[in-house]
Amino acid sequence: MKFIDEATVVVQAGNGGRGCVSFRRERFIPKGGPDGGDGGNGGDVIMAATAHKRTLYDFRFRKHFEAQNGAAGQSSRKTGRDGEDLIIPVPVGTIVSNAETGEILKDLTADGETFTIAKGGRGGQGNTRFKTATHRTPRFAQPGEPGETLTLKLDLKLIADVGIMGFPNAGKSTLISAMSSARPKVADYPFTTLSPNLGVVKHPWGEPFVVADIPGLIEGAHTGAGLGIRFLRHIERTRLLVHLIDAAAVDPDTPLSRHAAINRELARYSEHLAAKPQIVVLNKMDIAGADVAAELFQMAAGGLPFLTISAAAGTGIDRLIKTIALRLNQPDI
Ligand SMILES: Nc1nc2c(ncn2[C@@H]2O[C@H](COP(=O)(O)OP(=O)(O)OP(=O)(O)O)[C@@H](O)[C@H]2O)c(=O)[nH]1
Ligand SMILES: [Mg+2]
Repeated sequence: MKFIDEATVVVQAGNGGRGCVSFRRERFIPKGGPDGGDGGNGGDVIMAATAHKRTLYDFRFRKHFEAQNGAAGQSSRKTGRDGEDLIIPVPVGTIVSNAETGEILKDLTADGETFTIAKGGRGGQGNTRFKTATHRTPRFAQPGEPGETLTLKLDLKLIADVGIMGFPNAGKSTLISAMSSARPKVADYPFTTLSPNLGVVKHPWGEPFVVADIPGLIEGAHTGAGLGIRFLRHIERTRLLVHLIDAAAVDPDTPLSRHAAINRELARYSEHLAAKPQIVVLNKMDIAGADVAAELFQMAAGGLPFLTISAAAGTGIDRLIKTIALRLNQPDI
């Protein structure tokens, strides 16, 4: 299924049912009073965040959502049936805004969270309600109120604690596989990952945390190179970034160049993202020569802390998870 993170939809709440105009007709009661019932209320349109959905894919095919109208009132003071609410399931992390004004109406961040986005119209009052001492035979009733109609923009921004980012082929997907039960595709060519993956990391140092693996970044990503910066929005809400570097690709002459290039792309996309705390990790330490590359990196880095791992062999993963867990426990992030 394609990863879709934007959609525009129209939602229409149900109209209220008409109030009824009716008079009692019974034998031996020649002038029965008014007995028209009220119309039922229109159904609401409700958005519900669910962990079962990962993308806004469904909205490519269905863009119009209508809740049920309320039924008209009836004689004998019978109130019309209320229209049924319409519940629209969306993935956790969906930001709902008014497509016309751009105003953010709701950010659905938790599984099971719901929000009434369009209110159904109230049912009209039947003529029974308009009877007064001086006006005993009201021949009118209220129409139902119309339900709200809105054009909505849906924007998905995944919710994860930690984002893994780096060049294509750095081993990001291998790492998320090593840390969690997520099993994204891993392959020896750039741009294997075409959409973000989420994984839950359970560990003995505290609460589980959620990691996101996004498609690789390259130099010039901010101008649209590679897959561009399109997916960076999915690590905007993380608290911590893992900056993954392929040790085998470290240039001995300029060991920090690739690390700096990624940070430049981040900063061009958003200062906010560039300011997030990073844990720098050198991967593929099992490859011959990686230890030399790590030493050069260390000398050039001048005190910048980093960890070394082999995501493929599983070495250093526990230490990385522990470092992340302890960092997430700190109050400053
Ligand atoms: N030797 C070795 N190879 C690794 C290690 N981690 C990943 N690889 C290999 O590196 C290649 C790329 O790994 P991926 O996990 O797909 O890399 P990625 O960063 O997700 O790549 P994109 O999705 O294209 O951005 C694969 O062939 C992996 O098997 C490692 O620790 N050691
Ligand atoms: Mg990948």
